[in-house]
Amino acid sequence: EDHHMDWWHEAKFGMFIHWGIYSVVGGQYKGQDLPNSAEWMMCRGKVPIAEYSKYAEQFNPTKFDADNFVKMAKDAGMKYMVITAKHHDGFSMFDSVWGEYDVFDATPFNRDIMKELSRACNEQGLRFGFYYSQAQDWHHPGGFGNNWDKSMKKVSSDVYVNEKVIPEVKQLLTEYGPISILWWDTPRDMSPEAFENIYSLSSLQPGIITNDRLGKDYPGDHKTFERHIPDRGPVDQAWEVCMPISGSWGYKKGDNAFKSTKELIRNLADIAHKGGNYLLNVSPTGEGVILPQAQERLKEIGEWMRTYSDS
Ligand code: FUL
Repeated sequence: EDHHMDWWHEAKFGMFIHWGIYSVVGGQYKGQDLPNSAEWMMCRGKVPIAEYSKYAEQFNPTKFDADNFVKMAKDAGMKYMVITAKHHDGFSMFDSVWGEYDVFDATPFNRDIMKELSRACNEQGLRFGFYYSQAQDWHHPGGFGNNWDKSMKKVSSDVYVNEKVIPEVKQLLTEYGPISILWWDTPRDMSPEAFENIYSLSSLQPGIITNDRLGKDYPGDHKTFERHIPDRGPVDQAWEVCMPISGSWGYKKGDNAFKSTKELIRNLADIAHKGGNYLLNVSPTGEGVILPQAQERLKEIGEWMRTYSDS
């Protein structure tokens, strides 16, 4: 019998974190609001790579405290954390083996955020996992999605997968302690070899749980619902609803669409009752702060959990 999902089913509630160099300007390109979530700024603004890279020079989240992030999640009753190790913009939030386009080498912050969070999660007993955009990469000439920067000389996606995705994911699964989750996103058509090579990396962390967004032939361990709760969950499959606590995944200036604590608790109860998990997203700012509106809601959810839980 397979028990590798047991902890996940018991967990029911996790923290999702979208954080990147777009957070510095709160998703606004040259002071302008763009449609969609903040982490899509580079694409929506058709920002040239050379220009977008400069945001790294401003990324200095000196108020970031990994222990504090993890404590916030834990106090809210969350049992796991999934964070964007690399989003579609291609910027790595760890000291990447692939090159210098990462939080350690290209920013004044000069720290490996994934290492700090992994350590803190371990110390406080939270499961830890990575979101990794395996297909879209608007920085690498072989990545999917960037068709606006004409200065880029395109290469095949196999080159991109072989020189960036494989080494980075391998690194994330071998140098960051126990990793419980790999959360793929926005699948695209890649070669069968690319899929197989990426997929086989999961064996580096026995028992790791993956979602269903690697590719259509790779259902993973659970189905992902984005931003909405199904009327009834699939019966034969584990499933998870991911949802931002406000409107945008990444920190977006002026985003006041915070769901009320009541709504968040109802969502959690609704999802848990239907047999799913709730992955609730927060959006740290460029300074490394989780907004007070989010903190307050997490605190109130935690109070509710402690009042009504039987454990
Ligand atoms: C989507 C992505 O394109 C969004 O930026 C976000 O990461 C969400 C969870 O998945 O498909």
